Amino acid sequence: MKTYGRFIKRYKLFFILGPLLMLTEVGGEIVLPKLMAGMVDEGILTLHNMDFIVRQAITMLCCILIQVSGGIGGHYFSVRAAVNFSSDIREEVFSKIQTFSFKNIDEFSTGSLVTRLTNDVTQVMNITRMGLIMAVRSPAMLVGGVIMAFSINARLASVMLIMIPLLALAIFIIMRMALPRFDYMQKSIDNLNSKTQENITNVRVIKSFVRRSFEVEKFNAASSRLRDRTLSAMKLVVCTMPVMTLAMNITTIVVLWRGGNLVAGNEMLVGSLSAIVQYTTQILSSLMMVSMMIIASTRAIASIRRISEVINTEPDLTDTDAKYPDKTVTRGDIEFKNVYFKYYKKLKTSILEDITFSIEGGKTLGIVGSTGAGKTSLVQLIPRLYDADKGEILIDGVNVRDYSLYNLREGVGMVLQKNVLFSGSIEKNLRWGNKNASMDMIRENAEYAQADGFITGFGDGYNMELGQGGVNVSGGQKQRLCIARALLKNPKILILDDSTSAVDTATEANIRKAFKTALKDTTKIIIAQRISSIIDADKILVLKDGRIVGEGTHNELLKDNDEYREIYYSQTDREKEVS
Ligand code: TTP
Ligand code: MG
Repeated sequence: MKTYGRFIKRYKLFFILGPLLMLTEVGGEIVLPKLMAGMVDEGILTLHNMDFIVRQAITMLCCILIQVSGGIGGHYFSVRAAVNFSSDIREEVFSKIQTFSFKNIDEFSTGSLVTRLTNDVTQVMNITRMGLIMAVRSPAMLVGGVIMAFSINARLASVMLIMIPLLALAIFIIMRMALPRFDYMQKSIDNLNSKTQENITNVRVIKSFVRRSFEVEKFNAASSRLRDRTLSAMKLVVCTMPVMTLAMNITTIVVLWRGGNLVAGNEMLVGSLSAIVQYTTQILSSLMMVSMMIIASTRAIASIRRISEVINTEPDLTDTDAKYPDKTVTRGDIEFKNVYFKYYKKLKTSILEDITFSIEGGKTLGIVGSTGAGKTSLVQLIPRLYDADKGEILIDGVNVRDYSLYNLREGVGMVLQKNVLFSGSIEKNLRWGNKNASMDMIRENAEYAQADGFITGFGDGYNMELGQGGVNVSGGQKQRLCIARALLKNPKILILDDSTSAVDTATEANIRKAFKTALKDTTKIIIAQRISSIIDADKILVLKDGRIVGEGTHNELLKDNDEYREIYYSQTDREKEVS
């Protein structure tokens, strides 16, 4: 509740006016039957007085006006409150996710975050709207109806005192049985959502592995489970309606029978009888509404909890303790001092162990090593995508934790191994690097990344629209666009994580050449599978099982590092074989 309090506060007025106006609606609705009874009993049956009838009719009209305007106003403000409230929550959840570290996101999983942001927020909106409209209205109607009925004829109204508890008991029993089933149903919905999310996101992989029928089967199983659980919950809920109708009819019959006797014995007039019948209907239907609300809330509670989980998660990577929040990366010197790191703190062995090396600003560092050696993990620590567990990482002699995240990441351009482009034109995608870049700058950087050639080859050039994730360009083209995007940032440190793996060797050589001239002052870290990609680096690190097992230039390593030699010869031999 604490989580939501501040959002409610913003729309305090709507949150108060909604239920308050609904209360006026109830007020109008509740006096109407009594006024009607008065009109019939006194105006028509007793006094035969036209003036009284007209006066009574006018009062009734006023009540109807109050009721209608209360109803309209109540709904209007409740909807405004619910929509604004949930929209603020949605924005808060989204901006919270933006502050999440990779680790936070890994923990929640992308699919679940999407569900929370969409489906769960909608649930919360619905329950808020419903709550504001019903939560005050239904109990007020119930109590008001009972009071009015008693004020007309206590003897007759006491029939209701027997029926209400009986009906409440019946509803209670049904609900007790239904609630766990609804809980179950909601879990199946969640399960189905996350399955769908994963499937649709990865539809290409599924197709390439010809897993379609398997996936369909899996989905159908989840869908059938949801169907069964929904049916099992609904079966009970549909019972409430006939039970209600039955109860309502029985009560009406009892009221009419007892009331008929009273009327026949001249103890009550017909108008009063009809008013009490109307109150009976009002009271029983508000009981029904209350039970509906309870069901809807159980479904929303899970959503409410899941949203607060996101809102209350503290990003595990912040810059609030940064010593030099205004400092920017100027030279691009990098130094690792005895750095240890692992993704899951429970694991015994570290992914990176005792990593120590340094590289001066403007130089090129190559990193090689077999797959899973920890290359990606190592470079991710530089822009603080993750934090090291032990040891220090210094940029320009200052610990990366002492920069503001903004300045640090502005200074470090990184082309991720699993990189993506976004839907939108090529130009828009490149502008991520620098939104104020001139068209000439964009072209120039695209040329360095050897991308300009193929971009201009597209009919629309830089205006070509990319599909989601950049699906309509080839793997190598995508990599070059990603490099161009990072270059436009004009970073002091540029990290390329296996970013030219899908680019042919000749083009790659051109990229390297362009880097040499265009990025003279930028520190370049290049992770590569091919030795040829890093052969002329100022320093090369050889990584194995999370440790540095070799450090030096190509020639030095070739001379005295077995691991490096092994990698190098395996590649040159293969190339010889191929040629
Ligand atoms: P990486 O650092 O990804 O290894 P790599 O970059 O050297 O491998 P590749 O050449 O294939 O790109 O992985 C090191 C270990 O860390 C590996 O056991 C997988 C694990 N890991 C995670 O658990 N979570 C992650 O997000 C990443 C990137 C790696
Ligand atoms: Mg990697």
